Amino acid sequence: QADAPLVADAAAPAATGQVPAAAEVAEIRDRILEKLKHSVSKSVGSATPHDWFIATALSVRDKIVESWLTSIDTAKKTGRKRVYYLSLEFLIGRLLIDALTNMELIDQTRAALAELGVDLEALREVEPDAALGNGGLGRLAACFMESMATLSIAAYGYGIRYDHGLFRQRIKDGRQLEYPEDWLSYGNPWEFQRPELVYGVGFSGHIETQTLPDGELKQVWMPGETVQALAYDTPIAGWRGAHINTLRLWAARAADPLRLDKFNSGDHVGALMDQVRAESISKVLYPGDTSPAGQELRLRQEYFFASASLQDLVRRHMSLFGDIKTLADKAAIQLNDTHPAIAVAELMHILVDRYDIPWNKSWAITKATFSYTNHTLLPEALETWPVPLMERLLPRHMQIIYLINALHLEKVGKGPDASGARLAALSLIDESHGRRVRMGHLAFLGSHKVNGVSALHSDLMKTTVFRDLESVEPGKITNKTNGITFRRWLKEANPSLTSLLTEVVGDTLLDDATILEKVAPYADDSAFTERYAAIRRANKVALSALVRDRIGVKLDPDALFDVHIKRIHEYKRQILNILETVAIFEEIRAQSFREWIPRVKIFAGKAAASYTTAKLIIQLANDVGKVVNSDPTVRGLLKVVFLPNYNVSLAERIIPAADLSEQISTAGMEASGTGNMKFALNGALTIGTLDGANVEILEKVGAPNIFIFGLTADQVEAKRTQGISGQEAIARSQRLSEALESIASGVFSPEQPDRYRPLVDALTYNDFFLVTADFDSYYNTQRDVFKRWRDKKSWWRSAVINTSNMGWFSSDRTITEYAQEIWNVPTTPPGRN
Ligand code: B1H
Repeated sequence: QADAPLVADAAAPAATGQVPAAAEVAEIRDRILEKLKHSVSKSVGSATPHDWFIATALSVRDKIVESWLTSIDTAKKTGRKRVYYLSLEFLIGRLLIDALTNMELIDQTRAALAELGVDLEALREVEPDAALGNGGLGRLAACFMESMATLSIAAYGYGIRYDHGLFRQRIKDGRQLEYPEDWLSYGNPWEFQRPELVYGVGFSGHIETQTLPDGELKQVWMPGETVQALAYDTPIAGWRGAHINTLRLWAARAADPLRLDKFNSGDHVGALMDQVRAESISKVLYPGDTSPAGQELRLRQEYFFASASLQDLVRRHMSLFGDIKTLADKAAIQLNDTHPAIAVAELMHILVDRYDIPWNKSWAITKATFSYTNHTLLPEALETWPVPLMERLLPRHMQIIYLINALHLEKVGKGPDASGARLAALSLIDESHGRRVRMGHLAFLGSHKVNGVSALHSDLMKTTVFRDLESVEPGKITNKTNGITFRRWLKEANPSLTSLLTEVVGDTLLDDATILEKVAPYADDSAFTERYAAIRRANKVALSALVRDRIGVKLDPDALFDVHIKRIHEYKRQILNILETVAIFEEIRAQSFREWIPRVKIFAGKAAASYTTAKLIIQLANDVGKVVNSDPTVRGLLKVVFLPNYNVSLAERIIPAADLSEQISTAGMEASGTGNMKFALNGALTIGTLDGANVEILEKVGAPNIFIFGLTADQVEAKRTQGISGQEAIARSQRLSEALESIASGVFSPEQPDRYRPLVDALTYNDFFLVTADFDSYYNTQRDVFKRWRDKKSWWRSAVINTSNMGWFSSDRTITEYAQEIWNVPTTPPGRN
């Protein structure tokens, strides 16, 4: 293998295939021109880049639609079981390059546009990100949609069509400012409105008890308010375009667009009140990442989309199969976290109240249909709803939940160990701080399988939040380690590396990622590693240009790019990274004569608007950058940049240019992480704790090829029971105490010296995330990184070994496991349809 032919020129353009045939290019060019004229209504001379983007998108969309209709037809004809992925978040990013890649039209389209004097890369940049998600959970849903299509699973994604996705972040004077995001303002060429698909979703009102002819009592919910759900469909193309699925997003509308009586009587604003109230449901994405603030609007969003989605899938099932009792044979509904968990009660409502199916039978169907993925064990993110709110907004569902709970507690109450404490822990109602409905418990009970998202996380589920429920239904919790789609995170983000890899493993790399193993022997082939390194360098040059454009800081592409990009959260410990930065800064200043390794610290990420500490951490990163980057003694040996408005598109630019990937959460707190997989695939080495999927990355790449440090999850737990003061660790480490002291005394905030006092005080007295406990270990491991970086041969060897062992982290593998072990649906690997 190691002597396979390799193209010699490392600087060759990012070719992704063969030279496209002239006739096909001409045909694509003509179709784009046709769209520009008839759909965008612009001439070639007056078209803006955005016009070209729309015309190009519409032309590839036509191709997608042809396969889409076939996919829908085939699923109908074969009576296949369908998968329904219910998620309040789909963090899609841009679709143009994705659609062209998966339809295998990218080279032809690039050439066609070039003939028209248009640069495809420029069009790529004008498309707004569809940012209908906060972070990893939403991005996972998007990767899963792509993999389900790739594997020809007949699947629907259901979610909300938010008018405004995740806020746009600006940094002003080092501080985060939030601005509304407006992805729909220029129209969305990918979606189809379905005016014929409208469902009424009820809220509030009261329940009437009716007596049936046989004397049975029946509960009838009379909602006090009805909101309409309108469907918008986006086709999701799988790899090689063999199968296309639907992402169906719901928009909220008032049943009455206008109260004409009020309008005519002169109350123009009042006439629109109902509309404003109804439409607020799909106005904005809930901006919290892991700290839900228990608001009524959020519950309305959850029920709105759960109800519309269930009505839609039940309608489809009835029109295809005509018997509601076969639902579980023909539909698998996956709950993406607890956000759609109210669907459990909604399906019971539909089965019992609409179809008059007896309770026990209904419950059996419900359990067989649903499964639930848990994404976090953080207590503040485990959703609970106040009982009074549920009673007011969803009175019938509250009744159903009480009944589910009564039967459940009756069953477990018969067990020998049925203490009051155990029943309290098992109950759907948490009585400890006001009465609240535990949505995690509801999702758990209403599902036949429950899964965590990494091996460690799934194990912790069994010993922590779901310990008692697991003991009632042992074996229900399974693991499905997350994955990422290689089409986007390898081919689209890093086309040059993809070309190099396919030279070695062949062009079925994106059909079967495990063949990446064949790259391993090349880790010792210097001709190969030199090209691999040259590709990284080119990506770093490109990122440096972006950084210069966006924030005016000049980077040295030969420096070590040390990257920490993700939501800003205390458990993700950006502050640990900043402390090491400050410590090294002080050392360079004190011993500038030493041979330092030039390094760039790159940060990016958003903080929830209400999360004060996270916002202060952003400000600290920016303040440290300002001081470090302008210090003459440092001479550019250290640069610190914070790139504003982190999103999917920016990740696609940063990850292929990273040398070091920071995955340094407090062990036991990051459920999986998926950024960690994207970096390792693109050949960055990881510095990380034994947390989430890092544990499995270590297993795959081997200890010499990853930098692991810090307390383990067990040690974290033990340490916390001893107390979480940082004083001892700080006293033990001069470096740490000096770094903290310089931050606390205002070295980085001379205009407000006590700005970071609260952060430093928290670390000193109340260090729940164990930053101080892990500092020395992290610092020393960073020095191991430096040592490695000096030995370039060894560095690139490890990088290639990382890439070659990441095949298992393809979301195709993850989805295949869901299909076989949870959904019971067949999969067809791509390329074989
Ligand atoms: C993850 C969330 C999340 N876990 C609440 N939980 C939200 C919780 O708006 N909210 O209220 C939004 C998101 N997100 C992430 O899921 C985990 O932290 C990652 O470790 C994991 O990789 C990802 C996908 O499983």
